[in-house]
Amino acid sequence: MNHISNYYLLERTAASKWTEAFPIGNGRLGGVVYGGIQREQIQLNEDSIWYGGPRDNDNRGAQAALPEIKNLLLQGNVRKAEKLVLKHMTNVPQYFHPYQTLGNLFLDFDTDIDVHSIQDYCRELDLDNALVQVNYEVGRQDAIQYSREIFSSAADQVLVIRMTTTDAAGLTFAAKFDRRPFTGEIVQTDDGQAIAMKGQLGADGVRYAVVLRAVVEGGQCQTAGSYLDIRQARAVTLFVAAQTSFRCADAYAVAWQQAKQAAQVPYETLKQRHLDDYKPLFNRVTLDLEAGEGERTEPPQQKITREQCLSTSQRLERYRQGTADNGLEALFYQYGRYLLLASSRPGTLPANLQGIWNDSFTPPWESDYHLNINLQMNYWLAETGNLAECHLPLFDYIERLVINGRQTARNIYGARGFVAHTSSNLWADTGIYGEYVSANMWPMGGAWIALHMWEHYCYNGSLSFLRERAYPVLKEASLFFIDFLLELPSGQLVTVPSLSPENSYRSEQGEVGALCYGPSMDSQILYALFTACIRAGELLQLDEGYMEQVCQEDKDLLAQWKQVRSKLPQPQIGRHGQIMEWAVDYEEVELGHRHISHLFALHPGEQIIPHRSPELGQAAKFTLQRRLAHGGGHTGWSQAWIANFWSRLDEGEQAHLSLRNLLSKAVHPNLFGDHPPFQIDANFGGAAAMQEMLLQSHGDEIRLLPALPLAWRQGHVTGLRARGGFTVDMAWKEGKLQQAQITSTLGKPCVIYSMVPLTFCTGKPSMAVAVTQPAPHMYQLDIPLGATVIASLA
Ligand code: FUC
Repeated sequence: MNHISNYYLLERTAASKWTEAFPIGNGRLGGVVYGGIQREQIQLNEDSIWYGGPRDNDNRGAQAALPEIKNLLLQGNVRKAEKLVLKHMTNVPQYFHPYQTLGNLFLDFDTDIDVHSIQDYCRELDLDNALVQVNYEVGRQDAIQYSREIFSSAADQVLVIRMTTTDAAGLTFAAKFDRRPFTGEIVQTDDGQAIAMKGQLGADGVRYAVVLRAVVEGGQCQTAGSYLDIRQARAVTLFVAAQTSFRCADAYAVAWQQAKQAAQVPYETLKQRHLDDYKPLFNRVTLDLEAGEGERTEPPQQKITREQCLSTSQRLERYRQGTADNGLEALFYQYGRYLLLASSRPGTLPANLQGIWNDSFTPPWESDYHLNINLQMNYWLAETGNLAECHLPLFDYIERLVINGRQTARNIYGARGFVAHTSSNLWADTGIYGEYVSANMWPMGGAWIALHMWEHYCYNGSLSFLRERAYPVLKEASLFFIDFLLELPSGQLVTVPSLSPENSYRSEQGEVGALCYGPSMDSQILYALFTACIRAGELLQLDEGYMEQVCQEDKDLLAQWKQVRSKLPQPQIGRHGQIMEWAVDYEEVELGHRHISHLFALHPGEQIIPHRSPELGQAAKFTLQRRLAHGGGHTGWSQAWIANFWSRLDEGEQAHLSLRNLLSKAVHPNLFGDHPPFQIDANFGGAAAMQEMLLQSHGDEIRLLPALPLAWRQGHVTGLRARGGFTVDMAWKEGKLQQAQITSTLGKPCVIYSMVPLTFCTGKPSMAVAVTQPAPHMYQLDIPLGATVIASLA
């Protein structure tokens, strides 16, 4: 019997299109593997392969035009304001260049195998070990076996392809790089064991190099034209290394060296180093959603052989037709964690709209960093899903946004601090991108993404991270808004010009447009930003001059943040009973719009916590129902966000329905999220919703199984993290908590809010755990650092 991993994607044919191929990645270098028999195709990506160089593209006409634009918007004259924004505020040039494919590695096999003689073809993406395996046999008697194993190693920074056969004639194939129609210079090496492709991505763009080196056992290897020509080998290991001048002055020299070094290491050692790096991270969380009677499940519920397994596409098809498959849902969760590990590791760029996987030179939306939901959603999974390291590339990136965003704040608004708008790229551009005015004129991207640094602190409690990295960014984000916010006659402070991402309204003058003053999402993001600033300031004792470099400005800021926050508009309920999307209860034009930005306060924000403010909770629920009744949630990420909203409303059934919709309607055969087209936020956002259904920790309280759906009657999860410094394992049966083990990683007080009464024990009579009960079903536990408390139903 073949080894079967707990979490895997499996197919019995080679991929016939890109969205059937299996993705691999080490955070930076990756690709998708097709698994072809005559021709293997590995489409390659490296995270810094972006066309074009850095630019100063801020529109210098902005400051002069701003007063008129603001006035027009305050008067409801949207159309004219939008025209002025396009001319005087959007980037010059308007668009930046795209993230691109690195190209393809083709292996053309010298074989005349009759496809009908192929047996037991199996292509598997093994998530437990982060590798793709392709196995097949040829001939009925004394069948010849062919095996391929492919992984992208973070430990050795190379992609490794191992091929073996039992055929006495060995493996004969020609390998080449291709980037048609932009194939670079092909370099043959002196030793005949490697070829390379190198080039430059535009006159001011990065230089790149990708190297292929072979180690051949029992055969020959030489270079021939564009090819590496391999003959009659018993086994071959190929190494692909790629670099760009974004990171290395001499990309070719570094890639060359990385391939060469890897080739000197035995395959099994390289594989072990890859597993030693990957497995401890992936294994931190396990999720098992046992199925009920009559439901067919895949491992881990039953140990069945690979031959007995349904393929992923068969499972998906059955699921689409209504069959329950909890195993597929658990797989989707772990696939999210796998993809995050494969596209965002310390030192890499953050995961873009497609993670790192893109086969195009002109991908949709330039495969950019979209800061009005998509980049944030990419990281919702990271902290609770126990992959906090994967969050780090985002923080490096944010610090680059701050540098550019200072210039943009000054150039466009004459303001201090930093600003970033809706879209950004490799170079961390912060200006107003493109001509789509319903999206681009939005100065909140920097503020929202900065909150991720605060979130990281909430989970790990590191004061040095807070002081050295999060606080400076939060502070600069706040400075921008202190200068930018406009005081209305009512005394309220609002953003203008701005918009509610991508949605439009009908103004009191009857004009339809997106630009406005004081959209609700902005006020909600700012409430979260200023709250984070205040809490950070108090933790760092700015008022007492605790920080070495604390200056008078920081001390004054603490008071100023409190004042500004008190003047922000609060979430309001509109005439239909919905949370208002704009400062005025305008008529919505597209009732089923995919963005539901005005529920930011519910998720990921904490301003609306239904059990603390039931009326707002009710209005949030109604907002969702209204959107869905009009066709909302039609893109992958939108459905994923909706599942998160339902979780925060304790609506397990609705959350599960959204998840079902996501998996039924918005994934490709390889389970890549489908916007359409492929966009990775649905993977990360959907996985984040699943953990939000199981564990919540916003609002300074932990909630166990807050939105458990009936379908997940029985199961267990280990290794989820909660804010405040806790790791949580849980088992449940018949929809009820059996046991939760809560381990303290920071020694901070633990507050649990529960709908049902709980009891607690430490397992060790000697350990004192104080349990106070400030309100019904609200418990405060003092769990010593490193200790575990067991919670169960009273
Ligand atoms: C947001 C969404 C679109 C798309 C784009 C990349 O602006 O409105 O649906 O996901 O980002």
